[in-house]
Amino acid sequence: MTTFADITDRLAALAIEVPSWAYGNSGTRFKVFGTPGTPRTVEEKIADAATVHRFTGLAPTVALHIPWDLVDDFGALRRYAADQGVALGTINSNTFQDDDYKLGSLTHADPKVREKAVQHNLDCIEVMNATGSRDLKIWLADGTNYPGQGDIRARQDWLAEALQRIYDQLGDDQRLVLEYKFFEPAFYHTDVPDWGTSYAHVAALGEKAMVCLDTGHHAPGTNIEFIVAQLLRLGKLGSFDFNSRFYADDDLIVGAADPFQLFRIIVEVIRGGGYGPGSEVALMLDQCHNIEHKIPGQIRSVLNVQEMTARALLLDTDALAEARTAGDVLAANEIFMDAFYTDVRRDLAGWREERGLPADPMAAYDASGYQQQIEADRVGGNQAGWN
Ligand code: AOS
Ligand code: ZN
Ligand code: ZN
Repeated sequence: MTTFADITDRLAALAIEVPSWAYGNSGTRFKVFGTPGTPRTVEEKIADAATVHRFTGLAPTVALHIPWDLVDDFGALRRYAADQGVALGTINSNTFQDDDYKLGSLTHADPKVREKAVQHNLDCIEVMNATGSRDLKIWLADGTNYPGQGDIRARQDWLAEALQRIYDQLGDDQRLVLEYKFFEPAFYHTDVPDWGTSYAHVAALGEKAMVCLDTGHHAPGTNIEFIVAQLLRLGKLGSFDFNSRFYADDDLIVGAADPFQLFRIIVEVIRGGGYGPGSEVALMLDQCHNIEHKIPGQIRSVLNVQEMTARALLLDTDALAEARTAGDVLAANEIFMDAFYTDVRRDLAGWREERGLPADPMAAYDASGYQQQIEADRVGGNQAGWN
């Protein structure tokens, strides 16, 4: 029997990277609603991310997106972040918002366009050198809408060549994480549609290349925890983009749509050695807050991950192994469900207080006046970009 007291040290290892774009305005193709208090600058996004960390102790790094977060002096931005109490994390490249990329970027039939897209990623590595970031995350909007439109085989070869060029410029401590997505914005074929394609490319590149798993990027009903188990087994799970979805790539608050799925995923992360010191797996959020307040939306998100991590750590793995060996299907399932149904909220509140954090970070944020302050101070927030 594992109790909450047994897991407190392991819980302290939880760190979740928050995305800069979660603090900006975003929306669907129908409307982007402006939110009072939206950051006007990269610094204000970082200040908001640091606020999430201050109230939760869970979000020590913030991911940047280039060019949405382009500044003249990334060294100065790094120091600004450190002053705020956070570090700069993953650098996300963007080859999906330029007219040249209408028919593809790293997979475009025109070598000049491919070159431009490679160069952008090399520029992102320069940014990483200044920010001290470890990971370059590549997500491609590349694909086609109609059968016959593109040579899907040649595009794989172009992609492999382009990724190799980018990979070759990584520093010793840097990594490339390649994100897959089965559809959207392309609707017939996508050039990196699934974990297998991403795996094939990163395996060919070498040990500094890993797969990024965005939980919203699978067909409905996909067993995501199986993919997690397989990638960890292969040593190629580099990072997560956490979010939740009811229909497509909804980018809703992680754990909101299906807390049980989040629990099952985290169980496999822990089982496969993807959690805690020495692990290669980066936990990140990739979300948009279209109608809710953004900072408490992010606070809720990291708390959801913390809650499911606590429940997953409580899983009685010895008893589970015994039931499995005995072939006791129902006992094994009951042990699994017991951990999932354990209410850890009071224990977590106490755990936070012991560490000088607010017992209820949502309430503490509401009472802090930060929201009112940014709404008064910031006028004319920028749209952070689509994702
Ligand atoms: C797009 O659907 C992907 O989830 C990307 O990870 C991301 O949202 C975008 O590239 C912003 O970085
Ligand atoms: Zn993503
Ligand atoms: Zn996505």
